[in-house]
Amino acid sequence: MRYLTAGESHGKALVSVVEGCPAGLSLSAEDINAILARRQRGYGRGGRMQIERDTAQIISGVRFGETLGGPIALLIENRDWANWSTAMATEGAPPQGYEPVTRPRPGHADLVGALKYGRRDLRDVLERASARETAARVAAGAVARELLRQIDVTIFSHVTAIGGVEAHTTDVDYDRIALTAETSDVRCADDAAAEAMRRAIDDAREAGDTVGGVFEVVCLGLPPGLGSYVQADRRLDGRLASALMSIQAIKGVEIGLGFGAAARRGSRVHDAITLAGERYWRAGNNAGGLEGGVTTGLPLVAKAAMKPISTLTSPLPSVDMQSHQAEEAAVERSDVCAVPAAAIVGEAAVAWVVADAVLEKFGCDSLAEVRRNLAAYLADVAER
Ligand code: EPS
Repeated sequence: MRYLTAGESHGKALVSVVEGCPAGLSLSAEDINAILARRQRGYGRGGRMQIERDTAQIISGVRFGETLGGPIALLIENRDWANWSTAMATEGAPPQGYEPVTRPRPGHADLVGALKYGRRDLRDVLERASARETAARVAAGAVARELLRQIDVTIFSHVTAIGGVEAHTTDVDYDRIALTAETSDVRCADDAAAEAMRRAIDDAREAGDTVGGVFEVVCLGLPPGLGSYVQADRRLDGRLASALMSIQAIKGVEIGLGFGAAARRGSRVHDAITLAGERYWRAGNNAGGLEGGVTTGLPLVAKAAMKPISTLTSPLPSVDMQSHQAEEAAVERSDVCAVPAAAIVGEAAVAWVVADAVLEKFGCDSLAEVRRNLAAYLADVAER
């Protein structure tokens, strides 16, 4: 499977084209919209989320609620377009009195984008670099997620840190974490930490600053054997890291123990192999559900670290690209913290990579084919 997105933050709409989705999957706009709504939530979001009601229209690839095997085009209209239709027009010239953006924000793509693409108005860069694009990624990911759901694979996420405040959930089971995180406005399953996270967000807002954090994505119900060790680009850990790292503002990815494994001895890292009834199981899951870039059948656990958003209402020093004078960076409407939303984007990234690996192993033309091959494979695994 592959997908492309198009669209500017304040343009008319965002578009996703999903290709390679098997036929026979039940898919409705409602399924996608429920996930899009989760991305819009979160304590610390800015004014834009009050304007938008992200909903996807299915333009192609689906008939009577079932996928056909052809490209699925999804369209999400930007409500804010109504306020930007002249400043973001695809034809004509900038409207009277239009002020270009000329003071790049450290941390955003503003400066590098202007240099790379030879633009004088930083709006030409920031509109596409904006994390608004993640709505289109989440829409594409929702298709992958539906595919997984229909073979009993589920995905959830929760926030484990915001602004240096860490959640403690090691003794809590996954069902409880998923449930509590879903009703928390910071997507955190530790109530005491959630309260401190809200305070950290409030403090940052008051100081004209922003905060980042860490989220974890967990995928349950996977068979062993997805991905491969035989070639670098087929390793599922590398593919997951790439998908998560390419989300706006993500600066680090861990699988399982991740960096924590580096300081421990091997005997305290590797998960002893046991038998659970007739099947192979593990004494722990430090590996995060992957060995040799291949799923073990245990929960797939990936974490991602998000840097603080780069638009600061107390701006950092910058240089005006028109006057070449030292100036403060420009201020765009933005969020103080978008870690809870990023977790939903992380779910979409993981769903995509995992669904792609499922299709690689079990066939990709129809859901019935996937189910048939999966069942035969699981029967074979049970014999070993
Ligand atoms: C976002 C929409 C954007 C920002 C945010 C994410 O809307 P606007 O720029 O109109 O306020 O809220 O984008 C950024 C933080 C960024 O740096 O680009 C969204 O839909 O998630």
